[in-house]
Amino acid sequence: MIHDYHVTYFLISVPSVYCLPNEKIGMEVAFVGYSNSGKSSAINALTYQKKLTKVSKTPGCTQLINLFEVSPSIRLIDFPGYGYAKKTKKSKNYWHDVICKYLKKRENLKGLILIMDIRHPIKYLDQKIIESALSVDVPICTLLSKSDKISKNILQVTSKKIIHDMQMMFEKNIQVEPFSVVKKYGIQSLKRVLNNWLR
Ligand SMILES: Nc1nc2c(ncn2[C@@H]2O[C@H](COP(=O)(O)OP(=O)(O)O)[C@@H](O)[C@H]2O)c(=O)[nH]1
Ligand SMILES: [Mg+2]
Repeated sequence: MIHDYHVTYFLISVPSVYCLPNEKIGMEVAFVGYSNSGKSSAINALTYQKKLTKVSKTPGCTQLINLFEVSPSIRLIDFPGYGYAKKTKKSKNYWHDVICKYLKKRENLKGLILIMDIRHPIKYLDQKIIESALSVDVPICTLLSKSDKISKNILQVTSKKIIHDMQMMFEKNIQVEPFSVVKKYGIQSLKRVLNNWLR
């Protein structure tokens, strides 16, 4: 089904997964990744809105789960990034653990968009998230963010290597899309993935 992502609006911010809307209603896609990997930027690019979600130079700022609605039954969930704990009392793994539990039991979760900085791909907590998603058959697409930071020929080689490394690690083909909000790479692919999950 083709959705109109630019009409996406902010729904609510909640401090924990226990405050999420009823999982019997509607469909969800979650955006996850390390702090500062580019999750909020990806949602803004997808929805053509510069300020839908706050983009931050300081990692670890977002400590709430932000919910957006593409339409009344279609939600995008922007989870706080994992792997960074300086500014809060929570551990570095706190949001990672929350996301793993969430994805294992959330009935209406249709897929996971995992955002990894192309220069630092498949770090430890990313691996653990992928393993959790695979264990319960939640579809995953990984966006290699900040692809504008490396040259075009290196980009091709790097993407191929990441695809290959993930095949070796997980013995599965996981979709990988080079992504850049600066050069607008991967936005159409992201829409295609979401349209495919959200039907
Ligand atoms: N050059 C470049 N910078 C990006 C890109 N995506 C995000 N950033 C920057 O990375 C930082 C963190 O982005 P943000 O979306 O807040 O990350 P989040 O913590 O994962 O939500 C900000 O300074 C963004 O401007 C990208 O595709 N290219
Ligand atoms: Mg963010």
